[in-house]
Amino acid sequence: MKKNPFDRVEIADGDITRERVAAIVNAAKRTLLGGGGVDGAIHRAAGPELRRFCETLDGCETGDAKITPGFLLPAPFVIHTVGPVYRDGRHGEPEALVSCYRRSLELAAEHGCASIAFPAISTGAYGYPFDEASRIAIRTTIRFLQAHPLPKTVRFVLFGERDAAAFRKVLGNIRSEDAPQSEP
Ligand code: AR6
Repeated sequence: MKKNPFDRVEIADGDITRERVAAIVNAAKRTLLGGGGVDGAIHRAAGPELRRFCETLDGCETGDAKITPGFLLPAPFVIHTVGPVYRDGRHGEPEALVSCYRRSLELAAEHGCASIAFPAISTGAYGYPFDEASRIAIRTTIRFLQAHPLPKTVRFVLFGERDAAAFRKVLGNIRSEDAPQSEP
């Protein structure tokens, strides 16, 4: 295992449905029955068997996650998590978003996934301010990686170079804030 959790995080610009990782994460809705955005793209690429499988899961609470096969996707697993709908940040949205990342990482580790790819959960239709959401994504991931050997690699796959650059900046900032504590 690489010692520094920051070295286990990658940021890329692209379409998450094409990722060759053990698990991709879906920004789903509570029914888990598909929708628009990244959810629609994942269901289209995985094929109709994904929807049939999701029908058996009885939905998912906000902040929780459930795992399914990837069917026609290159990734063997899809982890469906339900992000919070953003109101004003004072209705439990940060806690719910932290929980989405943590629960997804826990499920990946339980299923032996060496690699996982996340989109920026809640930052599209659910309206979470992008910078705040990216800080939560990175902080929660780093904390998890500090305590767990799996997943070995966490990729954030953002839709567009601007979003990827914003994530890289946040990762750099958090890395420099954390630097004194991680020295021997
Ligand atoms: N690959 C990577 N990122 C993507 C892709 C893709 N193929 N497509 C979109 N994004 P959203 P939410 C980015 O709206 O805010 C759905 O209808 C997008 O640019 O997909 O959590 C569900 O069914 C944005 O940064 O998810 C729910 O009802 C991010 O993915 C609801 O939307 C998330 O945008 C969930 O809303």
